[in-house]
Amino acid sequence: MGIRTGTGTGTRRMTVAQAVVEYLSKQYTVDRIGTEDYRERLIPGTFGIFGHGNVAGVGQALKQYQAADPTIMPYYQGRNEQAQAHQAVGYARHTRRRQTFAISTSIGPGSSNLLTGAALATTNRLPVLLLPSDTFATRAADPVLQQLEQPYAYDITVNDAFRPLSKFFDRVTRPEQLFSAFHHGLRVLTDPAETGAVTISLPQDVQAEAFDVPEEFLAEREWRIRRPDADDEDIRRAAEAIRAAKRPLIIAGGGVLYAYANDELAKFVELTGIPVGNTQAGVGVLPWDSRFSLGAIGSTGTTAANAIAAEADLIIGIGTRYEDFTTASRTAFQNPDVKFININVAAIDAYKHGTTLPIVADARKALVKLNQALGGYRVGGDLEQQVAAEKQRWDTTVDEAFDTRHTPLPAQNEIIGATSRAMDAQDVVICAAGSLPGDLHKMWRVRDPFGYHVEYAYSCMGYEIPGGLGVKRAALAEAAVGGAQRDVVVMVGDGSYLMMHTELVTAVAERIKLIVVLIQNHGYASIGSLSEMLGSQRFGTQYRALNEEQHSFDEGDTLPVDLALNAESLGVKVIRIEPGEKVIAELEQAIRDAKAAPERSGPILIHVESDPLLDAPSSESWWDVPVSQVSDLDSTQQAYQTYTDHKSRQRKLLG
Ligand SMILES: Cc1ncc(C[n+]2csc(CCOP(=O)(O)OP(=O)(O)O)c2C)c(N)n1
Ligand SMILES: [Mg+2]
Repeated sequence: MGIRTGTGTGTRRMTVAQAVVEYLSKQYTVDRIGTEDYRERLIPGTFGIFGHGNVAGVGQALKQYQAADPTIMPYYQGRNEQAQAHQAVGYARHTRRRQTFAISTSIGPGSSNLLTGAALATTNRLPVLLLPSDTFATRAADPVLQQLEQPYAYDITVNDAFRPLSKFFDRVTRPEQLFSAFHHGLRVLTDPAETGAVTISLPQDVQAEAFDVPEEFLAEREWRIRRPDADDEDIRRAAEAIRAAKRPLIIAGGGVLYAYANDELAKFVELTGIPVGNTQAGVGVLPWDSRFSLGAIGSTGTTAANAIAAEADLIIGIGTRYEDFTTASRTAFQNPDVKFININVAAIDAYKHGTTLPIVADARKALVKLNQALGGYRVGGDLEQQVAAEKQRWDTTVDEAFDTRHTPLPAQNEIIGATSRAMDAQDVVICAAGSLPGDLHKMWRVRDPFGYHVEYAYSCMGYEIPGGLGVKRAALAEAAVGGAQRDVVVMVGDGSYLMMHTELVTAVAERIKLIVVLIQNHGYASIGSLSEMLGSQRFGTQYRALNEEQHSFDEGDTLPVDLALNAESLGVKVIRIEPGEKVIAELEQAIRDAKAAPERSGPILIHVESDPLLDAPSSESWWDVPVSQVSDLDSTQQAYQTYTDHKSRQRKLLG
């Protein structure tokens, strides 16, 4: 069967869902990086879990196009709607926001299961196209199964919950609305300053409705990624401020990577000697051993970056949102005269910290201009020496943390060291929540701009496996056109694993070689340690059998849970590392063995146990988590004292 072509009248009779699928198959992004042009499909595939709402409309359309030509709009499965959004986000991050997936859901729970995925994408400024189905526009069969009925507002459906979580929202209640909904939806999806979740709600009857679609709507179309240049006067004023600075510091975020500005940044720091601290999304802007890289900054930072930040008189934020972890909840910068220059494509970020020196521009273009405007400026030798000394001190701390050998259960630090040693430079490590993200931020020795993806804007437990699968899909596509061959290694805690591991089945179905290092520590090491610091004595943070008398989960036996067996039961190849003297050596070898397995041989999970009480080296920093002001517990009263001491160092909120 072929797809019907034009009738000669300039229109084609098709359903709304068919028009959506064909339209999306014709959309391309074009991105000029320096002198190179990238042209790729914006939506290389569509995920769907079918139920009433999309089984006939979008489902029929996908089937019809698959039958005609499977490359028009490849269909992908997932086991959970939220996880599908995570896959799309992982893909979008690795393709530097040039590509993402569309996700079709059934109505009601199918749609509302996507909400966390929408919030994660929007918070991370990463594009996803969400197409949740909706109840009848005609109200013919109201209330349908899974319909939310609100007596005060008949037009509300669960899909309205996407509005605050999306960067663009529309509902297509008439076929004619399709054109503006998708045109403006894709405008936002491909806009570096605006992107996030784009949600277009599709009522189930409208999806199946036929209308005359103009050929023009179905023609190939290119969306050029805008790379706006910096204003000359903004650059002149910024250069003046930099020349006047004695202790400038760059904070580099994810925006540097999305703008492919890392080479320009390297040139900039080489010329000026200004050191760089990086955010979670900015790991990879410089290789870890660059002499200008102080590594991670803030609450999960290195002592090197935090020592330099404390005295900095000028912060040059590039592509950063200044999340509270980055600023150590606004205690990182203690110089009373500190000023901020913020280079960001999004005005909301460029204006943060009350700055009078915003540069609303593409990071790469702004750096090219700043490099020219600075002509010969270089920081003093004393700052360069201090940077070298602080860096040396931190590197020794990490060497020690990697090289201790606790038995029978290792510290997580040692597991990170082993994983990092076993991986190649171009491989990608993935994480999102628990104690791992902070530990990785501090200690991971990144060697490639694509080598590290820790989702730490939303830090969503359960992102790790689906997000990693999305990254691996993108890495496979990259390799298929002659790019780097990358193994993707997901590091995940038992809590996150239990929350969402079912995309392992998707990896099994598609024989995708995703490598997972699962760290079993019987609960929440991260929140346990935080709880203890705040005087709450690790309450509710361990997985233990219920003590019925005390109604407590804190003291009982660990649970007879076997997560290795759980993964095995899903069809995953599993390597168990038994506790003992050789844990670290065996883990390192297991990762090397997993890497040696052929592509397309399916997912591999390595199960290792760890001691949750052995923490990573301190950042000598702080994070604002409010402590109870009054309490019957001594531990809480003491924690409140410490809290007020730190609180007094917090800078007032200026924008
Ligand atoms: C969806 C979600 N719920 C709750 C949290 C709060 N939270 C952050 S880390 C964490 C525990 C993670 O446990 P695990 O994956 O075992 O990692 P560990 O702390 O043991 O390293 C929790 C509950 C979160 N980040 N995401
Ligand atoms: Mg855990």
